[in-house]
Amino acid sequence: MKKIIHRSHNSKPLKNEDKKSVWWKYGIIYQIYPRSFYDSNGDGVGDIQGIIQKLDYLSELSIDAIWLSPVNTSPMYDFGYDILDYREIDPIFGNLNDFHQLIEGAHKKNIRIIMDMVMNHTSHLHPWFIESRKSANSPKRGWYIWADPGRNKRPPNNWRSAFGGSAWEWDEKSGQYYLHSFLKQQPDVNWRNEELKAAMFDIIKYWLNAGVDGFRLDVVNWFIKDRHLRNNPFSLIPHHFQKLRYDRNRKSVHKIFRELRTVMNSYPERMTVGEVFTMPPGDPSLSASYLGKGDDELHLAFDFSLMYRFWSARQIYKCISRWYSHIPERGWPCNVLSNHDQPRSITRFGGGNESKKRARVAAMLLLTLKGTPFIYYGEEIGMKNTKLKKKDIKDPVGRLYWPLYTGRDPARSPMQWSDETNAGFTKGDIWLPLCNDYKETNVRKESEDTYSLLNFYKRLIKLRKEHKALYMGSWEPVLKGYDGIIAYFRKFQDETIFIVLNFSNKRKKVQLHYRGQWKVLFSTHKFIHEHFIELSFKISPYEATMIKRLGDL
Ligand code: ISL
Repeated sequence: MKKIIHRSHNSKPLKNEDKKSVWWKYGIIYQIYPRSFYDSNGDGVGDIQGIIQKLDYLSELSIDAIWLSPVNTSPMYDFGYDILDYREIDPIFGNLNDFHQLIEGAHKKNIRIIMDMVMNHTSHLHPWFIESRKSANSPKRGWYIWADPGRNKRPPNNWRSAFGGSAWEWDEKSGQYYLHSFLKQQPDVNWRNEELKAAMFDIIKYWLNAGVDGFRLDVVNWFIKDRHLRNNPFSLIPHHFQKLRYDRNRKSVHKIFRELRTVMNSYPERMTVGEVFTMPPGDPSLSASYLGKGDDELHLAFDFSLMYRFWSARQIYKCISRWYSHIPERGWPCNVLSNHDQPRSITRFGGGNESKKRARVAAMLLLTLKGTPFIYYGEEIGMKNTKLKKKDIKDPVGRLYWPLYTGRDPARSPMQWSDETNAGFTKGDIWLPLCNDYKETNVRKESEDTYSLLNFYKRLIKLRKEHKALYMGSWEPVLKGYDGIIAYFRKFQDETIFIVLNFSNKRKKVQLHYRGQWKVLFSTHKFIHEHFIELSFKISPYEATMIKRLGDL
């Protein structure tokens, strides 16, 4: 069992770390869903040249890196999460030249590029799989997970696909079932096969050599399955009514990431972030396990606990402190409120007319916590989930479960650049309907308004970058979500910043007798530069305030 050290949120930064080499710790990462960011060629779908055209916007936002959801060649059954050529760019997004141009253009602006690597499965049209399914004797048979049928030609075991139904698909021609943890067009590869593993590592090296700065790795906790393909035990938890014991989360998976870290370490300043996919309420201990001892597996790992939380200060507090408690001493947390698979935070947090006030509290939380913040495109302007009719749904999961679950398209709607036709996203036939608030909520309008959410984000990002306490300091909680308030200190050497967040719509009193000279650094309600001699004051509904300690009285 790996030892978990429960004090990492106060841990000191490691020695010999310069800010540049650990940019992925101290910087801010912005996720782009390329189909929906900006369409440069009028085909209705976002593309790489579109991202290049928006580099100035990203640079003004002052983010340090962009993570692009997959841009490799794909038949798009799962919108790019089904790759058929890992070394090429899908024509819908551009070509390799465009991609190199993006790397170069971004690097000139000090923005790094993180690619999404989907390596738990390939497309069923990938040449490896085409070869593998030719016959049971194919030299690539072992690159995927094939098994003989169970009794009466039934699937080999009870494993379920994340998208519904059995995880096994019968292949008549070669007389066996193959495993697909997602769609049947996404066969799972066999990471126990040394040749497959070497081929995957070669792809990683290929992109590292091309100048990519890091990888977001899809569903890392599913890479290894039980060697004996044992049935998952029954469980009362509704998710498949199974304890997900044998089809994922196997301990031997960690060996792969230790080997990957060795590859990564031979390229300076590169990083990996793993998606550890768990069902709500999340599993921080499992997520943190992918950091290994802190410096020998993945650089960062997502824990989705915060992304699954609704608007409750106490719940949010608990999930943050639990997450930190599992980070190994030499490891580093990252924090995320939204991504391309889950409802947008502003919709999830609710609040009706007050949702944009809540968005500010959430933004200050994300950008003042310890750990690398990930911002999903559009969150900075307050984009909401789009309401979609059945005919508009593209996501295979939404099509399958509509109307019970509309799938993931609601959080993937095109970026709202302006109040023009198609929100300035495309001059063509838009691939997915926009959110209908785009005339109010868009980049152009918010850029011109000093008090917009966009400018609030920009200020927060700049403050985070200017203060070591914020990007590398300790996290010391003071008010733990009771009574709707979360407050904490961030400290580094002699720099101390106090952050207080009122999640409630009531006026409250904060009475903390920390005497000293305190000055407001940034606030939704208080005047910047307002002074206090102790941390005792009233706070307004949904107030979010940062206060810096200037010294003793
Ligand atoms: O999106 C989900 C529910 O509808 C999740 O179950 C999702 O499948 C899970 O987060 C894993 O996600 C990743 O792998 C999938 C891909 O569809 C997702 O977009 C990706 O983020 C398969 O590659």
